[in-house]
Amino acid sequence: MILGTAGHIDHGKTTLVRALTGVDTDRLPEEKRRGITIDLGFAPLLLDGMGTIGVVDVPGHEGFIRTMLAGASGIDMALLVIGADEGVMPQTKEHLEILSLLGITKGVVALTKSDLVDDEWLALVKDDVQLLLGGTSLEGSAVVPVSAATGAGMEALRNAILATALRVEPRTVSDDLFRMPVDRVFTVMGTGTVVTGTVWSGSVSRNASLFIRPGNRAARVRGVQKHGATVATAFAGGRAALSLAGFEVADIARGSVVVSDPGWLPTGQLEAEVIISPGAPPLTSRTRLRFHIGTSDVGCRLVGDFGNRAAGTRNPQPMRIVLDQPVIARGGDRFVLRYPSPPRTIGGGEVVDPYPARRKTAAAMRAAAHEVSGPGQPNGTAGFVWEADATDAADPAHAYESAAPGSARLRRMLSAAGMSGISLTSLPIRLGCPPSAVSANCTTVGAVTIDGRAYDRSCVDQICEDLFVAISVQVANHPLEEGVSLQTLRASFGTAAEVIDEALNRLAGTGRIELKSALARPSGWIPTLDTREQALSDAIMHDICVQPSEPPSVSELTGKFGSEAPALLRKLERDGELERVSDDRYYSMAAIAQVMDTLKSRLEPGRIYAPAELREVLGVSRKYLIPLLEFCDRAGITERSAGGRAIPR
Ligand SMILES: Nc1nc2c(ncn2[C@@H]2O[C@H](COP(=O)(O)OP(=O)(O)OP(=O)(O)O)[C@@H](O)[C@H]2O)c(=O)[nH]1
Ligand SMILES: [Mg+2]
Repeated sequence: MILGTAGHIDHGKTTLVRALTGVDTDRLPEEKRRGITIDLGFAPLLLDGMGTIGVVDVPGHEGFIRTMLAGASGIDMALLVIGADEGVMPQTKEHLEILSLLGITKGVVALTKSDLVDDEWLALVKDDVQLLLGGTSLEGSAVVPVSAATGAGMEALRNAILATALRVEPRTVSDDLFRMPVDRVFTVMGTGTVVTGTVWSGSVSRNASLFIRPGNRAARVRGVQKHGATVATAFAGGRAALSLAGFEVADIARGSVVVSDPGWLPTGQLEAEVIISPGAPPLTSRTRLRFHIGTSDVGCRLVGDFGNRAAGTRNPQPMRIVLDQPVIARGGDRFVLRYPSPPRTIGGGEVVDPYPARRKTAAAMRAAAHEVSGPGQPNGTAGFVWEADATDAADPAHAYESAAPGSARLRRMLSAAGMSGISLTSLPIRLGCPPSAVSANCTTVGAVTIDGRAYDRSCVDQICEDLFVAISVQVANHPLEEGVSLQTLRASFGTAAEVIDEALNRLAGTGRIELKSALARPSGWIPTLDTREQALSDAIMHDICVQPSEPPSVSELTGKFGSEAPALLRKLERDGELERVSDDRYYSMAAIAQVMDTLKSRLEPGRIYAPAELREVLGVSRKYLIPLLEFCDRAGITERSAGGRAIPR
C-alpha cells in the first residue's frame, strides 16, 4: 500500500514524513539549499498492527506539478498536508483536485504547524478545510491538527492513517499482468541500472523477462528490492526497485513503463470519459493539452463534443484523446489533463478503451457512446443505458467516481467492434481486468465468444436474423436447388466464417433451418415451381417416360428444353420421380423397377452372364447397357466378376 503526500509548498509535507518515518526524503543538494522538495521522495512507514507501507513525498511548488502527478498516480491513500498558519492555498486546491480526478477516495488531512497558531485560528482553518473537502474524493476524511515541531497530535495522526489504511482495498490479484510505471532511474555501483516505481498490477520476481515501454526493449530482472531490502517478489500496491541487466540509465526515464505482457503495447489514441472542470478555458479539438497517466506526461488534444459541456457541471463526456507520443494505458486507468499556459489542471478522466478503432467524427463518437443505450436488448432486459451507469458521476459531488465501470466499457467496446469482435487475449488490457476475470466479464455482459473472440450478443443475434432472411430469399429465388451452399453464405457476409458457422448452428439448433451436406435451407421448406417451370418439368418427365429403357441424356434434354433442365432433373430426382443412373442420364422410377424385375425373373441366381447375354435379356443397346449394369452393381442388384455379372443367390 502506498500513501502519497499532497499540499501547498512549504506547508510541512516533508517534515511530517520525516516525523512519521524517520527518513529525510529531501536528499538532493539543491533541495537542501532551497529548502523545498524538487523531486519525489520515498520512505517506508511502519504502522503498528498493519506492517510497512510505502510513502511518496511530492513537491508542493506549482512549477513541479508534473512531478507531483507522477507521484500521486498509483497511490492508495493521500496525506493532504495543510499548514495551519496559512490555511488553504492554491496548490492545496489543485492537489486535492488531482487526487479527486485520480479517484483517490481514502485520505487523512494533517493540519500541521499547529504550534504556530492559537485554538481560535485553528478552529477557523478547520472549518475552511471541511468546506474545501465537500464534494471531493476526500470528503469525510479525518482532519488532524499536528505539529512536527512539538510532536503534538502525532499519535492521533498515526492512528488516523492506520484507520484509513485498513479501509483501503488490497490491490493484489496474483495472476494479473505486471505493470510498473517508472518514477526513478539510477545506477548502483556493482549492480547497474535500477528502476523504481509503484507496482500497479501483478507481481515481479528475480529473473523475470520484462519489456520497457514505449519501445520494445526486453529486460531481465537481476534483482528485486522493496524499501531497500532484497525480496523474491514485489506485488501490486507496493514499491519495487528492479535492477535490470543490459540497460544504461540513458535507456530509461521517469515515464517509462515496465510490463510483462509482450502484447501490452503503447497506444497513440484513447477512448475516454473526460471531465472538464467548470472553470476551464474554452477548448476545441485544436487546443494543445498535457495528458498525465502514471508517471508519464505527453501532449494531447481532445476530439469530441465540446458544445455539450454545461456550465457548472462535471459530467463525464465520451471523447477521443489523440496523443503526441504513445503511452501505456489500460481500461479503467485514471488520467489528468492540464492546460499548458498558464499551466493549470483543467480536468481528467478514465480510459474506456486504450486501443479503439481508428475514427471517426465527433458525431460518430457520440453515437458510439449512446447507441448501446438503444432498445432491442436481448433477454427482455430494459437495455443497457450508458448514462445509468454514470449517474453518480454526473453529480458534481461524485465526479471522482468511475464514470465507466468495467461492464459498461466492455459493452461499449463490443458494440463498437460489431462483427469484428474483440480478441479475448486483448481484454485484460483493454478492459483492465486480470486474465482470469475475462470470461466472467464476458458472461456478465452476455457476450458471445467464438473461436477466441468476444462478440456483442445483439450483433450475433442480428447475423442470425440476416442469415435466416438470406437463406429464405435465396431458396425462394432458386426453387430448383436443394438449399443455399454454406460456402456462398460464408462468402456473402463480410464476417469471419467461424461466426457464420456459429450463427448457422444456432439457427439449426433452434430448428429454424436444416443443415444438410453443406447446404442450408429453412426447416420444412418445400420448393414450389411456377407454371412455366412446372410445364417444363412435366415435358422432361414425359420425354424420359416415352422411351423408358433408353431415355434421352441430360445433354439432349438441355438441348431441347434449355439450361434449366439439369436443375429440374435434380429436383425430380430429389422428389423421388427419377433415378440418376449415370452422370448424363436419368431413368424414371418405373423403368428402373422394370429393369430390376426383368433381371430377377429372367436370371438364374449365381450364374455369370456375359454382357451380350444381358443385352438380350434387357433389350437395350450397348450404349445404355453398361451404365445401367454399373448402376445395378452399385445398387447391389448385380455382382460384377471377371466373366460378366450374376445376381446373388
Ligand atoms: N513551526 C513549525 N514549522 C514547521 C512544521 N512543519 C514544518 N515546518 C517548517 O516549514 C518549512 C517547510 O517545511 P517542509 O516540510 O519542507 O515543507 P514541504 O511541504 O515539504 O515543502 P515542499 O516540499 O517544498 O512543498 C520548514 O522550514 C519546516 O521546518 C511544524 O509543524 N511547525
Ligand atoms: Mg517537501
